[in-house]
Amino acid sequence: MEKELTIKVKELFGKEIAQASNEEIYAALLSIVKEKMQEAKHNEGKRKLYYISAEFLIGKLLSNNLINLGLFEETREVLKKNGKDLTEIEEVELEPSLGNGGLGRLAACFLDSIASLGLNGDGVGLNYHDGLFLQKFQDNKQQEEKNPWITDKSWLTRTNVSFEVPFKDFTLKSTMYDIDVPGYHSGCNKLHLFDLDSVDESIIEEGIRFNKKDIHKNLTLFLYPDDSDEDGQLLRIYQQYFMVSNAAQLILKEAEERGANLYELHKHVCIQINDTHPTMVIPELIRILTEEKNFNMDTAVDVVSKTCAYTNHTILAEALEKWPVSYLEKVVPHLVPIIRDLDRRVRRDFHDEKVYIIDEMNRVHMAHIDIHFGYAVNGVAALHTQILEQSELKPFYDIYPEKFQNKTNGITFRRWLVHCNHKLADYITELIGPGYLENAQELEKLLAYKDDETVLGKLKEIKKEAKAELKRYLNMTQGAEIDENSVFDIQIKRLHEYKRQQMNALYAIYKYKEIKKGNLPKRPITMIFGAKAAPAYTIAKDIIHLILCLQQLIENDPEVSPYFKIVMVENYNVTKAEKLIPACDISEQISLASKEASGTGNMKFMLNGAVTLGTEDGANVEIHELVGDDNIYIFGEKSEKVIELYETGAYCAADIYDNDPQVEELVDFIISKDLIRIGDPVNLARLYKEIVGKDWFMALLDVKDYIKTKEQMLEDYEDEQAWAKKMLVNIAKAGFFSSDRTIAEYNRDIWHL
Ligand code: 26V
Repeated sequence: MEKELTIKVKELFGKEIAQASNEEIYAALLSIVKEKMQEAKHNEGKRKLYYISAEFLIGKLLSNNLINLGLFEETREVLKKNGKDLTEIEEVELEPSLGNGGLGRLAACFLDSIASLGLNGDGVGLNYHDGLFLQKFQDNKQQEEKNPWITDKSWLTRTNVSFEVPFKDFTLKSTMYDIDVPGYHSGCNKLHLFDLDSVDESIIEEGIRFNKKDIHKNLTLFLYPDDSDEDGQLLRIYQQYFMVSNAAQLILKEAEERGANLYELHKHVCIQINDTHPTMVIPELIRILTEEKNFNMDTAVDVVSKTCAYTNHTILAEALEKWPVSYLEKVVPHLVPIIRDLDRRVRRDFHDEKVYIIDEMNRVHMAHIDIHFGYAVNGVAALHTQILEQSELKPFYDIYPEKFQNKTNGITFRRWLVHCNHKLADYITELIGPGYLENAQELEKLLAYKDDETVLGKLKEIKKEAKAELKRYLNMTQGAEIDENSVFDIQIKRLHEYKRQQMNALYAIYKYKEIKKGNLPKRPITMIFGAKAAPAYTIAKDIIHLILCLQQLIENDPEVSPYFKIVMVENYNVTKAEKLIPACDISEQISLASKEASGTGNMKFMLNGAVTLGTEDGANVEIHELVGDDNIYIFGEKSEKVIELYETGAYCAADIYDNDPQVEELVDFIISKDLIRIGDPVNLARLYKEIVGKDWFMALLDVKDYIKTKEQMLEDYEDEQAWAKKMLVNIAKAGFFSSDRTIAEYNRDIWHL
C-alpha cells in the first residue's frame, strides 16, 4: 500500500503523503481501492441472485472496503508513519443516506455477507441524490434539511447500462451506477443503483420541500418522499416502478447474455423482494415476457413465480403497502391488466377475500402478490415468523405452508465489530484467534474466560475507552459534556411509537423526580437517544420534542445534572451508530411485544458487550434464549397477551392512568409548568393527550415493570465483576447473529446459488 499510495498522491496532487491534506489522501485511497475492486473477480455461479431493495444503508465505505480487501492494518500503518490518522481521513467521506433504518441496513449487511461467502449476487436499488433528510434540532424540535452525499469523488461508478422505462405519459431513460461490494477475503459483487440524468437538485426549496409532480426532476431526489398526500404516493409508485423495471430489464439482459433459456429463468436467476417496495417486479417481468418474449400468460406467471421470493419485515398494518388501482392507472396503466389477471387467478383458486390481491375498496395488496406469485416467504426472526404464520398471514400460511420460512436477521461483524470496535476485535483475536471472523460461532470459545479476572478486567477497560472516545466525539460534534464514569444507557433507532421512546422518556421523568426527592443514583446515569422521525409523523416529532425538553430541563437543574444527563444525538446515522454502540452499557430494546419484527441494533450492542434491557419481541427472544436469564433483562407483557389485547380491544390507557397515581404523576409531567416553560405547549399537550387517550402501542401497560427492571439493572451494574461477566457472555453468544449465518441459510433454503 505504501508504494501505491505514494505514487497515487504524487500522480493526483504532486505531493508526498506527509504533505497531502486529509481530503487529498482520501481521494487517493478512494481511487486505489476502486481500481482494486474493479480488477477483482466477480463471484460466479450458474444461478445469480438479485437482491432488490428500495434501501441500502451502506454507511461510509473506505474502512470497510479496506478491511474486506485485507488492506486495513497496512493502510493505517502507512498513514501513521506519515503523521496521518485514518479515522480523521474517514471524516472526509460523506455517508450515503440510502436507507431509513433496519431494513436498509440489513440489505447492506447482506451484500457484505453475500460477497464474503463468495455467492453470485448483486443488489439493485435507486441512487437517491439526497437520500434521507439531514436532521437538525432547533427550538427543541426536529428540522429536516436536504442531505446531498454524491460528490465527484464517490464510490459510484457510472456505467453505460441504460434502459427505457415506460410510464403512462412519458418514457424515462435510466443510467445505472455501480458500487463495488468486496467480500471479506473473497470475490467482489456489485450494488446497482439506477438514476435519471434529468434529476435536478435545484428544485429543492427550503427544508426538503420540492414539487412532487415534476417527475423528470424529482424521481431519485429523495428516499421515501413524504407520502401523506396523493402526489407523494404517486411519486412513490413512480420510484418503485422505475426501480423494478430497470431491475427486470437488467436481469433478463444478463440472463440472456449468459445464454439462459428464459423458459428456465428460475434456474439462472433468483430475485429477493426486500419488503413490498419492489413487488411490481413480478407483474413487470410477466409483462416483458408476454409482450416481448412471446410467452403465454400461464407460462410467464409460472416462470416468474419460481424466480421470486419475498421477505416480510413488519406486521404493522400501516406499513403494509396497498396502492389504489386508480393510482396505478395514473402511473403504470400497462401493469394494471396484469395485476387484475393475477387477482382473477387468486379468486379462481381460493374463495377467501382475505387473500385477494385487489380488495373491495379497489386497493392492490402488494404483499399478497408476493405471497401468491413467489416461491418463498420469510419472516426475519423466529417470533416474527411465528406471528406471520399464526395470525398476520394465517390465511396464506394455510394455503402455502411450504412457502413459509424463518430467517433470523444478522449483522456483518466486519463493520459492527472489526471496524467500529477494533480494540475489542483485536483483543478477541488475541484470546481465541481470528477464526471467528469467518466462523462467528467460534466466539463461544470466549466462554472459557468467563471467570478469568484478567479478561473481564480487560473487557471493562475496552468499554471504558470506548466511552471516553464517545465522550470526545459528542463533545466535538455537538458540544455535549458527558461523564465516562456514568452508566451509558442508549436507545438509537428510528422514532416510532411502537419502539416506545416515549416510555423511555417516562423513565427519564421518573429518574428526574427521584433525584429531586433526594433519592440519588449510586452512579450518574447518561441516557442517550438517537432517532429521526418521518417528516409527516406528528406524534413521533412530539416525542423528540419531549426528549429534547427533558434534556434541557435536566441540563439546567444543578440539583439533578450532576447525577443524570440526557443527550439526544443529532442526525443519527450509521456513522454515529458506529461510535455509540461500542460505548454502550445498557441496550434499550423496548418495543411493544409482537411489533418489532426483529431488530438488528440489539445484535450490534450485544456483540459489543452491552447488556439488553428488552421485551420478549423480535430477535430479543432469541438473544434471551442464547444468553440465558442472567445475562439479559426482560420485562413487559408477552406477545400473546398483546395480540389478545388488540383482538379484544381490551386495552385502555386511561384506566391505567386513572388508577395508578405513579403513572399519572409521570404522564402529567409532560404538561407540567416545568416543561411547558421550556417547550411548546401545543406539542406537549398533543403528546399527553395521545398517551392518556390512546396509547396505541401500550407504553403505559409496561412502564412500571420497565422502570423496576431498569432500576434493578442499574443496581446490578455496581457489581462490576458480575457485570463484566454478562458482557462476556453476550459477546460470546453473538455469533449466531452474524449475517454470514443468515445468508448461508437464505442460500441453503431459498436461493440455492
Ligand atoms: C414502516 C413504516 C412506514 C409508514 C409508517 C409506519 C411504518 C412503520 C414501520 C415501518 C417498517 C417498514 C419495514 C421495516 O423497516 N422493518 C424493519 O426491518 C428490520 C430488518 O428486518 C427489522 O429488524 C425491524 O424490526 C423492522 O422494523
